[in-house]
Amino acid sequence: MLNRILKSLTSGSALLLCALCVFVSGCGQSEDASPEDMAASAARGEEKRLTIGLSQVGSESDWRMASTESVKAAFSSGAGYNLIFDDAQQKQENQLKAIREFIDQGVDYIILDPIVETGWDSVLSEAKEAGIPVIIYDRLIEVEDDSLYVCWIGSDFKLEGERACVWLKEYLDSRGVTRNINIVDIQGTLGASAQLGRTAALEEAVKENKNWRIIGRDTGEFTTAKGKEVMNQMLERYGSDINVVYAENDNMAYGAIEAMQNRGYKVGLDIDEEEFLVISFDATHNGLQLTLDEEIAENVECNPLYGPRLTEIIEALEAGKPVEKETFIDEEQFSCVSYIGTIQVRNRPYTVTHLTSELIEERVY
Ligand code: GYE
Repeated sequence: MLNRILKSLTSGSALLLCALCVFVSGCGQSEDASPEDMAASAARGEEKRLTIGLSQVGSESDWRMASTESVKAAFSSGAGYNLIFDDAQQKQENQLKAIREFIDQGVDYIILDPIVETGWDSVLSEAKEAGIPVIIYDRLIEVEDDSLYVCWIGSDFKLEGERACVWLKEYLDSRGVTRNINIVDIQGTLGASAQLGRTAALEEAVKENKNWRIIGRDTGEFTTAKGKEVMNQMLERYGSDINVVYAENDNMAYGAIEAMQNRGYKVGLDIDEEEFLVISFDATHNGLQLTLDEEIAENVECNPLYGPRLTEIIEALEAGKPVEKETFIDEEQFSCVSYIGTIQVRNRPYTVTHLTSELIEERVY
């Protein structure tokens, strides 16, 4: 009800509206507006205040926290939005419930970061029937009818994995390592695009590199605690037979490193000296710090700053402009090894940035 009233107000009421939001409880979960935000809001001219229902995966990782911060800032009340933010705590049933609530509330747009790829057909058909456009970001969905969503923007997770594996091959070649390489794969949430793509890339690389083997794999649910638990189990089973730990995100890498160090194993770059080489994804602040410290050998970026990308899409849609159905974002790759500057993946060169503390300082997340 309040959302409807808010939506029907025009910009002439923008300042009053911002003031109202500060005092009225239940006005979404928007943050208070700064004077600059309020001016920006007023400058939005005749535009109406849009209500956005955003279903977030959870708060399982540093990546996720950075992503939440980014969308909350971009869809703040000061920027002229009424954001209804829902944290699904890594449970798809919570996302389904949240989307149905957004439909009941009559939001203008539904934005979804789907925990897993499948199981969305019914609920998105309901959104379509209600005439509410759905935007998908970060992870992908697999639906029968792709008119159920307007567009998707996110990472090429398989490419991230390929970049990680090509780097590993280059590194091992550069060190003249020809022995068998035993890999443990600590997977993300099973069925999540980020897991599917990163795992698939590793499987392909293992087929191509005859001396590589995946000796153990399990899901660490993208969390530090589960990553540590899985690594402890792997160490109990395989101990020093492990050469490489392929952690499908930074948080699981932190957990795995802690587990290895607690048991007295060394983490580093020298496989021949029984050091465990760790590969990770996300390139968050802490992940990069561990990369600089040579505890993570390479870290493939997954960029969480979706706020501005999503507001850009909504602004285009509001202006009646076409938007791309699928957009892959560009990402970087970092290593503590200085001499592998470029790698070839899918017949094109990718830069591997040699990490420095200055680079870490400059980064936003
Ligand atoms: O890599 C992980 C998070 O979907 C890309 O989810 C995201 C992944 C990210 O929990 O840290």
